[in-house]
Amino acid sequence: NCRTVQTWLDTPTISASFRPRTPTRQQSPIDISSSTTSSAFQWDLSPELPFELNYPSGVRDACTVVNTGRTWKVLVDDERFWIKGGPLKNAYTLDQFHAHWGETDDCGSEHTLDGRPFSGEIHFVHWNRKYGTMEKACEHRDGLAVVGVFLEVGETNAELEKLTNAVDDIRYADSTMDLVNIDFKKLLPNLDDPAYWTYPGSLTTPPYTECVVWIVLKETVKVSTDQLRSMRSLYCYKECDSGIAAGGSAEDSETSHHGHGQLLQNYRNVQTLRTDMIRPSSS
Ligand code: BO1
Ligand code: ZN
Repeated sequence: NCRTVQTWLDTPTISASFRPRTPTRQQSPIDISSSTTSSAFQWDLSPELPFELNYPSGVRDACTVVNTGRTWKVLVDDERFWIKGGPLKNAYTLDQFHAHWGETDDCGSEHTLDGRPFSGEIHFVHWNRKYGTMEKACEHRDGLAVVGVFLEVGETNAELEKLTNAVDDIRYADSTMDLVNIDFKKLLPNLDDPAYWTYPGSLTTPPYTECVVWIVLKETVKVSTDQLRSMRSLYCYKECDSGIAAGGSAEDSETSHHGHGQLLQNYRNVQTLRTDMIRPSSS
């Protein structure tokens, strides 16, 4: 069971200095129960408008993808890409998107469904426009809205291929490259009237701030085994540190879980769910 493998995400050396000051109440990710019909949801997230995702095609000819050493991340921060409605009271601007995956195709998503993980999960990270900046937004419970999309093994995803093809050029941490003509909307399932689960939660990496309205889509997106394999081939160390990592020094305990410094998995384990906090998008 690959869930039992401890990753850098849960190692005390990394998380200790970022530990929240208050006891945690709404940490992410969580296991979602597909039979959840609870109406005992306490957080005030009205009005109940349809969830709407506005990612126009063909307005963005290039964007940057970066190897953060923890994941690949596409930098957007463009007001023309935004979401509103559903559990959101305001419009939220797309800041970036990134992915989580696992050592094998049997695991990799952060959220799980009825105890079962998917092969990966893409997070589209948006910030609440009423707070002006991403940084300010992170200080508020409704500051970010992250749309989570589960990845399942299937046919090659043509749009994601533009990204996975770029992996060779951003092999080392901190390296970047420009992606051209990528249509973000094509990385998502059909969103005409999307079914989703929503709950108030946290960032799934340090500083684990409880500032996220989670919107996890019920419909999955298909990617190939090869595409998942390309993501695992990213390195978590910088090019200038490659000698140390390849040598496997004692200092290198974090990456030792990862073969020769490759980013084999980067999901956080599920956190305890407050059952009154989750609800489906419709009854
Ligand atoms: S996630 O979607 O829950 N995996 C997630 C985890 C961490 C962040 C975002 C999403 N981190 C935040 C940083 C901010 C930064 C922002 C945008 O990402 O805490 O400082 O501005 O990259
Ligand atoms: Zn994420």
